[in-house]
Amino acid sequence: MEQTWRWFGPHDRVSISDVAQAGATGIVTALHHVPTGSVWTPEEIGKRQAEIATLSDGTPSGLRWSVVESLPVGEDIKKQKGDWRTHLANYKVSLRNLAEAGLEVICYNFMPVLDWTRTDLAWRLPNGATCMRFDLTDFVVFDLHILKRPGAEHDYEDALKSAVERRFARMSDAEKEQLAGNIVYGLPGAAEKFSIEDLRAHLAEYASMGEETLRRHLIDFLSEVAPVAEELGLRLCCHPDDPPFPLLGLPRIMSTEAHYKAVMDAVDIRSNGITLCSGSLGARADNDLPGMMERLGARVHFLHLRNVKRETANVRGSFYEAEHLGGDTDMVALVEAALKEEARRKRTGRADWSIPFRPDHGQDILDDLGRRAQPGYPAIGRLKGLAELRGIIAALEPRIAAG
Ligand code: DNO
Repeated sequence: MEQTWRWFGPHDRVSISDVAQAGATGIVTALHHVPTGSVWTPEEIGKRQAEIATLSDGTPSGLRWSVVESLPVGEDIKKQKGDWRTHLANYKVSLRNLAEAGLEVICYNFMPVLDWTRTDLAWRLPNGATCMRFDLTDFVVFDLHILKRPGAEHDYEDALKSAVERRFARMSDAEKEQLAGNIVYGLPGAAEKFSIEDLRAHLAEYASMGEETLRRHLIDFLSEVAPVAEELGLRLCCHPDDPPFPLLGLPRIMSTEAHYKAVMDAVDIRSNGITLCSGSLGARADNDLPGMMERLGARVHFLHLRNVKRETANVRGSFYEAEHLGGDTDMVALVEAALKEEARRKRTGRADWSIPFRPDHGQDILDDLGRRAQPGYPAIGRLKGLAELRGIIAALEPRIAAG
């Protein structure tokens, strides 16, 4: 399993030199400055590769750009509106340019409007560390009282609405503003940043779109790009919805094993694969992560290893980002399933037997609390996660390799 690390480019407060010392060998990044829908040119790709290859003192880093996360899919493609055919053509050109530069693994997502969503970016834990959290009550405060989405009141049961009223009555203006900011202005890696007004306009455009239509649009997209990726030797991998349930009345189509299976089967080629993100999928108790790794394994091209602690039993509920070996997902079982998949691939002679993973997110601990890197992406919290995961791999890998 290739140990990778997400890096947001030269402005990231966690530098390439930090990553090299953390011991990762691959970088996960994107050309975040290129507007969604435009072509990623060979020049920009090459520039990013050079940045990755060099430490702050100018010596070689030994790191390479292993995974693209994300080559974003624009709203036009998700809605099949406006310039979507041009964007589709541009997507294929970007894939070609990435393949020419030696990249192979390309992550993207198909979440309409909002990328990943949290209500709290620095929730204090009893030991003084902070982590990200999704609180359903806060989210519904946003929906009903800040966004004031038409018809939203029909989406929630009475007990939740009463809790929302009590919470809203106690909130200061600054807290309301902070909550709205956390939800709409875009977390790290999101393709677009919105104002509340933009969000209302986007939601209106999806008002009549159900799951089936959105799934058809994803399948149409993949029917176009996956064969191109296959021919170029690339592996596309769709990131799950985060959180894995509908928000703001928007359809969600990549939240469960059945969702994934439907899309894999519809375009049944290896380059149509998945990013198995244990943190996103793990927010639902009905997602069996080690089982998904086992059953969907041949098409898992990228792994995000992260853990969440669910605070409620419902599918749609609150959770916080736990330590990598804490939380509700059995991380040892998941890593074991991934290592077994790698062994299977080796036996069948697959050149792409190695599955890149990154320690996804981390809690802010020690000096992270002062450094203020991107929310969810601190240096030391992730290093701790990587070290713990590396320990599991070191313990299991020799035994699995020996059969
Ligand atoms: C959160 C991330 C997401 C992810 C995109 C993939 O930390 O996992 O931003 O990168 O959804 O397209």
